[in-house]
Amino acid sequence: MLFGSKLAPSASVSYVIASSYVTRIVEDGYIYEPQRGTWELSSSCFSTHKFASSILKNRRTTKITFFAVMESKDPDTQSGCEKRKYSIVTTVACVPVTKQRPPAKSRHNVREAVTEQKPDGTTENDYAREHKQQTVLQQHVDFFDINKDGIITPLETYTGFRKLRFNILISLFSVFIIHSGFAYVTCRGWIPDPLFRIRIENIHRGKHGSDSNTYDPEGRFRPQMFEDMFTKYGTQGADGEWGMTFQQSLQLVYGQRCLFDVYGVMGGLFEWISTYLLLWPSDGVMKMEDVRGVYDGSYFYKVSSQKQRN
Ligand SMILES: [Ca+2]
Repeated sequence: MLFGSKLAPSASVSYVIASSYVTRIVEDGYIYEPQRGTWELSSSCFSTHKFASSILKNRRTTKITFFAVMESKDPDTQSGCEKRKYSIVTTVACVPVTKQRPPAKSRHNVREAVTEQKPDGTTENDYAREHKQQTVLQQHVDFFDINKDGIITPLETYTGFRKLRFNILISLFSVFIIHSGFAYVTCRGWIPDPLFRIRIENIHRGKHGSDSNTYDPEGRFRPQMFEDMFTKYGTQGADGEWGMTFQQSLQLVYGQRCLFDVYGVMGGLFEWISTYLLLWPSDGVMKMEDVRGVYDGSYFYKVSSQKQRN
């Protein structure tokens, strides 16, 4: 997703575009996206082709930041690019807390874990659409609710970890850590659940400190915070894709720590160690796209289905 800075109000709106690549342009409440993956400049979305061409020619080049001024033509007569109304979804009907505590309408998005590369979230197998009744944090844990009754039992967590190829020891340890930490805060009322079950409807109460702040306190996904993780602590590969080594993820936990927040730091350590073990990248670099899949839970289903096929 790309946002421009408005230079001056006029009939033809001007923007400064700064990005290493352009996947979409947001202007006056509308999104402009390339058709079939390429911008068709011959039919012109924008009048200043020269700058646009410069960006598009180098759109996959790394370590280059482009600054260009673009003047749009009449929005109603533009062709050569797809245009649709830009809408930001911040509430989920069956998650009341998202209505009670609405965010400012910036880049928050409840239903999809969006990045510049995946502006519509996970589209494989219609994942985002299938999970539109959940916040992204709820999607993150949905995989472990094996029977889809909205409650995650310790046995379901163990089964889920085993499906993700973790060994018995790590799976049992994870059940202990996860259910001792999240069962009480997600239960209804004040009386603890003797079975240590986790209720997905209240999973937003399980957000801890010293994290990346990618999830907000209601469970929404904040793209800015997600991408900040990689620009602050990760590295960009020769192919332009951002990634993070295990050491860099530890630097992230250290850098994001809050004062005296031992629980949050320990939680962050557990999450990044388990994420690295899950991804187990051959080159030692956790790719942004795979980490995004962990955040919205789609990666869990991907790994699980690969195992079943094998
Ligand atoms: Ca269940």
